[in-house]
Amino acid sequence: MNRRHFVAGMAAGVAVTAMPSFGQPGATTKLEIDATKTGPTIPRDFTGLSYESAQLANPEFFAPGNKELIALFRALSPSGNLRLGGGSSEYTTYSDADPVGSPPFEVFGPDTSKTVKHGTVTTALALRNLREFLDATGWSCLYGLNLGQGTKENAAAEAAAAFRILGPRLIAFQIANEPDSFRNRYRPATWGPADYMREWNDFHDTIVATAPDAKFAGPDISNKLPFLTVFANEAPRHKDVILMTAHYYAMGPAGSQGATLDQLAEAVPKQATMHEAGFAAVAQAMKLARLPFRMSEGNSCWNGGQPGVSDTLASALWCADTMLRFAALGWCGVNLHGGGSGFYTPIAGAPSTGFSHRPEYSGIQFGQSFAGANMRPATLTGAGPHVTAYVAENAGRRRVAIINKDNGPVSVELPTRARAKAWKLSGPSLESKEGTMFGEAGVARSSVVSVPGHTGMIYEL
Ligand code: BDP
Repeated sequence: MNRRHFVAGMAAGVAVTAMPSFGQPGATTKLEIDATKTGPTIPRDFTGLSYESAQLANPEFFAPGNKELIALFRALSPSGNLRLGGGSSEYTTYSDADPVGSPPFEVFGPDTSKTVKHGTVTTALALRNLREFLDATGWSCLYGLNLGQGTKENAAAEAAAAFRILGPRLIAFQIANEPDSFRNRYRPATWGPADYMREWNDFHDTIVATAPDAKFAGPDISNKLPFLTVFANEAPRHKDVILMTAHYYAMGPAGSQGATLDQLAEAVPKQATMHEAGFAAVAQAMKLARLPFRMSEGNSCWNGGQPGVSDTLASALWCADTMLRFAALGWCGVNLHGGGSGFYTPIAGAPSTGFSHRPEYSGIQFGQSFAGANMRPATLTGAGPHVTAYVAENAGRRRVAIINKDNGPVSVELPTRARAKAWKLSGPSLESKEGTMFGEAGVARSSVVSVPGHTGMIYEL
């Protein structure tokens, strides 16, 4: 049986379809590139991280003095995007006055966002420090405002200050985090997309009255697509809406039976918050609104991450593959959610104890190495569903990424010989929490390459 798997840049979009686990014994796995077509170009700010808004309650976190974190951001991307939002953004208020006393906590991550519900205050000092942090990293910012439990007046005061202080570092405001999850939480059970749009417009108009040049992104939904469609329909009425966004979690909730290492190896795990129909709805929304689309928050497993899965080499391979899969769909960026010391955070730690990077950090580096490149439609024949390939060109250099999430090695015939210089994403074992690396690796010059199990490779042709 010689099944064909569509890979990066195909009009069909998604890299692989659900298939039995292994390639056919004896079958040659072959990569073919369609030189007559080009795919999407991966923007320079494709790579992003996402943090809880509550983190701003400690103005010394996103601050020029947090040198270790600045270095970790810079080592990920010279021009990434920091999104602030998450569940805690519906508990924040803004004050122009500088804070008095010490902050309520040093760090705040997704591991605490569901349990620690005390309201926090974002101050102008936090915004000034954030600006210096962004300047030092070279990153831009997507800034979340509180629709769930805040007032439009407070959102407008915050937006005016953030607009003034963050200056060119600010890309856009997002009004609400996961408004499609407001029902039975901050709003009655009957609250729907039209109600959301009405409230969004009300906040938008109030914000624009104080920050007339502000730009907006949205709807930053969890998974209910009618909220994306209503936003895509509304967006063309506003010149200041520049981006559409939604979240993507591969699995969840943490602790449930489906949140496993095996599932994370699937192209789109059963529990994923978006499947084929969702990807199609995103493409439709992009067309309708004529706007780019970004995964503004997401990670391997919601509810803070699955121990032994979200913090292992498996999460790095998942992340590398997901970044390139979404780039091939024409999405303009991804923001991996994290902060604190939760299981899925790419960077863990605190200023007082120091920071470390988790395996997923190396997965992001793998994806980031394609930033600025133009994807090329290519087809991988004869491989199992846990092997994906993506092709992209940058400044005349053609590169092939092969991500092998299977246990055993896979031999792939390339259209031309690979150069001796390659890059490798690997670790001691799939479950390893330490030792995952992304870096240069010498390979033999050959048109048949062998990618070991649980490894991602980038070849230059
Ligand atoms: C999302 C929230 C984020 C959480 C995350 C999680 O926006 O704040 O941290 O879920 O459950 O829905 O990990």
